[in-house]
Amino acid sequence: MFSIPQSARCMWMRGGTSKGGYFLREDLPADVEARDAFLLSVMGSPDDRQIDGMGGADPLTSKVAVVSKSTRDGVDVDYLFLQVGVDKALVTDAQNCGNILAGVGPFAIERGLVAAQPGQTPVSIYMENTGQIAMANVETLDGRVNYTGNATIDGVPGTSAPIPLEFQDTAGSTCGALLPTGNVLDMINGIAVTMIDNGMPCVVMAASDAGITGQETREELENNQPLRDRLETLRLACGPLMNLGNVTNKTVPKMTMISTAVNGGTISTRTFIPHRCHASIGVLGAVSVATACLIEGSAAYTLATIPEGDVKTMPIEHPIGETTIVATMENGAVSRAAILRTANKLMDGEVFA
Ligand code: NQM
Repeated sequence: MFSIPQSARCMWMRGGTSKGGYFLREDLPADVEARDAFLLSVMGSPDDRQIDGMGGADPLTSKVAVVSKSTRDGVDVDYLFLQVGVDKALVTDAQNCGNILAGVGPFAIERGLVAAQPGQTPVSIYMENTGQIAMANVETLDGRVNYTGNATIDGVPGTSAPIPLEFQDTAGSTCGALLPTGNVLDMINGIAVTMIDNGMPCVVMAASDAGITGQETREELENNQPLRDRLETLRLACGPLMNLGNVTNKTVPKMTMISTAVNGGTISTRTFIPHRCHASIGVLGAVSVATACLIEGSAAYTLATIPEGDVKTMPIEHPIGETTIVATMENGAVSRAAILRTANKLMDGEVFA
């Protein structure tokens, strides 16, 4: 039997289009069962409304970052992402999160793990969920993190200081290979899908093959129970093929339905993550979908509008705007991906179980 603490030191932050609790590793129980029980209690899970906790009744606002100083060469901090279930008593590290990642650099500086430099502070972050490194650039003025500025991201009102994030070598982050089945396209349950992992395991399919136009709102899609059932059956079939094992209780793979862009972007998307429809699209999810667009023969290739050149600026459209990925190609493959995010400090103090 384990015991859980009554409270812990914590910062609540918006990271990109997500929100959650940021903890120093040393401020959480070392025992994983005790840690997870504490975090479920902090969020108020399991409960649809998370009424007795800090969670916002949405997977996008029921997230946790565990951050510590890194002992790895050339790396500033280690970041473990934990998705806390809303209506399920589930805490999983089986996925990464590029939105919560946006707050990790600022948090590391706030907690003194990284010294602020004049103007900009680069923070190298080892993402423990996938064993890869991201670089964040945080604006720092007079030795402190600056959160205000002119950068905008769709899904967040107002403007903030920019936090550019760059990813390298994210192919096969969780599945072991960019195309875990070895195929660009597979036929599963009568639907042509591309199973891909360039930072986030995703199943990409034409919206028309899933029986939708691809321009529906989040609410319309969440109210479409036959679609949800079809997607879940497909997801359970794809999981083992993607080397993810039985994915019944996992939040991967993400299910992305794509259609031709309608606002001048590269592609239009609607993504289930996997049981709620994403209000926009995840960061690494967008990197994986952008990568699928660039692979000849994929489910996305003929629907995508691909820019010329080796550095490709790719607006990935979603229900509330777009998320732009800048993909750098080397030898015909995506070698690097960058994205602009912002973050905000919302609360610093002690959170109670
Ligand atoms: O794909 C939601 C989010 C995410 C994950 C999800 C993310 C990513 O928007 O890197 O950011 O897909 O569960 O925060």
